[in-house]
Amino acid sequence: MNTTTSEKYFPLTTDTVPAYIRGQPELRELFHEHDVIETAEVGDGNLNLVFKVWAKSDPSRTVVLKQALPYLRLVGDSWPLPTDRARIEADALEIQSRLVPQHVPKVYFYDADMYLTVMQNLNDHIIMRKGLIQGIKYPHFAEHIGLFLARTLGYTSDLVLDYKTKKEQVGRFINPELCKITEDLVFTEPYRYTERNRYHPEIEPQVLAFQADQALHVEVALMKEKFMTHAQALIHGDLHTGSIMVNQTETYAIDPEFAFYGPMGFDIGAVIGNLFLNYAAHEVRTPDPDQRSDFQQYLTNTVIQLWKVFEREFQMIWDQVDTINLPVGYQQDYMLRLLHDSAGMAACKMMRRVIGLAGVEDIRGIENVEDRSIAASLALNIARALIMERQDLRSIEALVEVAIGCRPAYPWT
Ligand code: SR1
Ligand code: MG
Repeated sequence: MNTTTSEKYFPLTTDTVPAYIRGQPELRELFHEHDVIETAEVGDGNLNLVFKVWAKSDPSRTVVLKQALPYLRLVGDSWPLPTDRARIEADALEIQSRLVPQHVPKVYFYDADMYLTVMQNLNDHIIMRKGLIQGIKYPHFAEHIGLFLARTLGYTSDLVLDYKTKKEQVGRFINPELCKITEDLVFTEPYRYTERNRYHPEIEPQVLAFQADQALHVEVALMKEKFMTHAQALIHGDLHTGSIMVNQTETYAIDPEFAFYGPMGFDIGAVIGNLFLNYAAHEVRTPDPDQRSDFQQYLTNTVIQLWKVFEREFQMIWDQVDTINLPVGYQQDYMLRLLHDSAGMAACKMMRRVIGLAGVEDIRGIENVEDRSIAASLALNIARALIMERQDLRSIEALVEVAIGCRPAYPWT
């Protein structure tokens, strides 16, 4: 792995950010010579440094600065990581912002020596996961994310790009070390004993059952193979609800450092899987049955709607293709395979968040152990049903029915 850094590289701190920002010609219009520049480190992700920066006299003049560290922040320098991921992220943001500018933060510049990007501060938005945990509904999310998925996946695939550009793009987005994180944490470690797994002891019986379940392992292996070999489109690669910022009118997808040419269903499944993780969490987070049912219904309707928007927008791509080479029957088959992939990938993304190293606050943030076990157990059962039954699905409504039909196995009988 190449983890050597440029000679000019140094990790920024709140003390050094103001001088760095002042030295950037691209920011002269935003920050003036005599501005006092304030900054705070706000990174709560697993990998990078993230600073909010603003002019003291006018906090509306503000940016976010994201800098890659040469190791995994979650674990420390015992887990080296290539800083090239910062270049991948900047390149992916550039492509996505051409396709869906309304759903991608504006980038001011990328500094290839410092492995950092300075971008729009989405100060009026929150991380979607945090909003969903509070039970906040986002009425435009399905429309926005369906469009984001259709455009970013469809327009970077062989369906649209010419034969040469597609291969060049695959080369530009080779991202082996970050893909390896996903291969290990999503498709391998949850299904075997490893010290890196982090499930809480109360759900161990269900985890051990999953780890002994050969039929489940076969389906996970199929999804892993697809992830590793199916260079279908430029995927975001980590599109969970912590990589989405929202408010009541807008939606932004952030953080595409895991981007590479992979299967479309991995991105669609990431969104669906994370909505179902939140659904499982509200099983206990919302004690009032009417409120619970209302919010869970909002989540399942969102799954249905985002897929329908995706299909509608993807149709515009099908309308451009040569129907002799890609006949309508093939198009229908392609969409059905995408639905099956999305269900399988959603399942893998759910299981890793319950069993594996990096969990999600929706479930791991539930303080009461009994409640947390119910939510975790429900999430695992939804995941198992989705991956095992995916090939029989004929519609997104059927996928949602499979999930709704699941119950937690905890308390054990
Ligand atoms: C060890 S990195 C853990 C996770 O953080 C990122 O957001 C990805 O989801 C990765 O798998
Ligand atoms: Mg991230």
